[in-house]
Amino acid sequence: MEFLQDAPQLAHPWHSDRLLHALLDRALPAERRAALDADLDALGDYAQMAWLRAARTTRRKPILTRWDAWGRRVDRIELTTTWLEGPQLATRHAVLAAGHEAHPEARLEQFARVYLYHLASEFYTCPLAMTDGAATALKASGNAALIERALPHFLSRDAATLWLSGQWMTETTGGSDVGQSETVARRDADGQWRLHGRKWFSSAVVGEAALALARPEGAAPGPGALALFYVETMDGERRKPELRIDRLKDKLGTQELPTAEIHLDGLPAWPLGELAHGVRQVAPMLNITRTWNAVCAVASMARAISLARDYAARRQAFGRLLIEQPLHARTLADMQVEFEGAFALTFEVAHLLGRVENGSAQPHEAALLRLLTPLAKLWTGKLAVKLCSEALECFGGAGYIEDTGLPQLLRDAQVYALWEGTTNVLSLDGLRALANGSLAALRTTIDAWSAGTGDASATHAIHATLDAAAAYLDQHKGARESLEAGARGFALTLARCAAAALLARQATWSSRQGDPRPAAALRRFVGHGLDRLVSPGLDDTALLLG
Ligand code: MFK
Repeated sequence: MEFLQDAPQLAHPWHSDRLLHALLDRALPAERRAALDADLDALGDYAQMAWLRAARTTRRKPILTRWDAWGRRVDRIELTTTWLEGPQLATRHAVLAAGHEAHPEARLEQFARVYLYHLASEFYTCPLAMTDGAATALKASGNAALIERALPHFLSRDAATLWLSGQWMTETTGGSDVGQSETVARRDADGQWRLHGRKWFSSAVVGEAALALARPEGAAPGPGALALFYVETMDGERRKPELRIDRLKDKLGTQELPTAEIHLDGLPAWPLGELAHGVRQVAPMLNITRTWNAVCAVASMARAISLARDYAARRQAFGRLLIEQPLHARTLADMQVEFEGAFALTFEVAHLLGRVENGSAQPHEAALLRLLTPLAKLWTGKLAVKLCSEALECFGGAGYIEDTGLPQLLRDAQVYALWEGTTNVLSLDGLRALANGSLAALRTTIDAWSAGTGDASATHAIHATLDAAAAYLDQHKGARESLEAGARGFALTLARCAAAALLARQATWSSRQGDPRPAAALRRFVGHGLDRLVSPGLDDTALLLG
């Protein structure tokens, strides 16, 4: 009889997610936890529907039409069905608004929604992330007029009034080095600022607003002289003529997301604050979008592992199911524990963010958040690529075939390491974040997280690794080149120590509930090693590249 292999089935992303249930049960007051269920149920249902729909339909990309039949410039973008559903889904389930509610759990509850919605949304979460970041940067600016004008739209619970915001920073000259931006802000005789220039990676060009960096005319070169402006893109139903969409990018992944190259030909703009230090003013936005990046990266890991595990229970090879093959089972379990560590760190950042914003965090926790945000972003960005690649391999050749829907997971995951700063840029940001006593804050907090665990060997490994990291820092203090050369290893080491301590905290709680799995995750995660410190090796590096 002809053999046909069963396709993997996607388990309900909320109902089947043991980690998210345990986290929310532990962290949320009972009445908040219960109130969240309806949204998470609905977003999980949507995710399952979207997976099945994607398997039945041909993938589409957005299409840009620049001119109509009569020669009028229109710059119209046709979006995919899922993107057209985005405003309804995001507002009905308060994916943005929930994060700005006035209670300490707001961000945790928001990011639980983001985690479930992300892959189903076809990266509609990207403009949502930037809108969230723009709302946060506007609040931080204290600019009452702009807050009053834009915030009700950015945080709307009604699709009819929702506005999305972009983040226009990257230019052909700039990339990571934003200080080289060439966009100029000129002031009209009537006092209106207008932006002139070219932005090279505009991921939310379909939005109604954006925050953009530009250099006021006549200002000095370099990053400090850049200013941060708010712009609007639409004039009623029509795009403003001073904004031109030149081209949509042809990308490796995130292909449903219309990322554009644009020209600004005198687009009206309003400064958020002082006409300088725009990078400092946009930083609150960066830290928010970096948190989204981490949450979306762990969502990709969860999806990849869920499909690989399901398949392992269906696929027979060498006379038994894959899941019964010891090496395959070991591979899956190794993936699972790395994912559990990344999940723990990422959602701790989300929770901490809510508490810091709400004013209910302890004084040292703001410094801790500043450090953990880049660490979570850079670690999860890399890990998502690794785990998605490993998950594809769990399907053998099928994982390499487009219409299984699996290769897209890997292509999309590659973006997490690039978006919102590369791994190296984020590693250097980790060094920047050490300036305000955050390492001491991390040590204190790690002690608290890991206190109470019965796993003495894990506790010992965490503390020994933190000692090694502190010694490393001391050893290279004052030697900036050395510090930078070792920054990635240093950042990964801190990230793994924090994750291990968080796994210890979860293990202590779960053991009381009779669940031994988090304690096993802790043991194996620590067994994979925490120390990723590398010798800067400046001389050897020069030799090797010579
Ligand atoms: C679905 C997933 C969701 C994700 C959506 C993603 C959408 C994707 C679209 C994009 O990718 S947009 C492009 C993203 N681009 C970047 O993220 C830029 C990457 N480059 C950096 O992050 C550089 O490190 C940076 C531009 C910040 C360096 O600029 P500078 O001016 O050379 O840095 P400098 O002088 O160290 O910092 C200027 C100020 O900002 C300092 O404050 P002070 O003026 O008070 O001294 C810094 O402390 C502050 N700062 C920098 N980064 C900060 C920060 N403050 C807080 N948090 C940070 N992260």
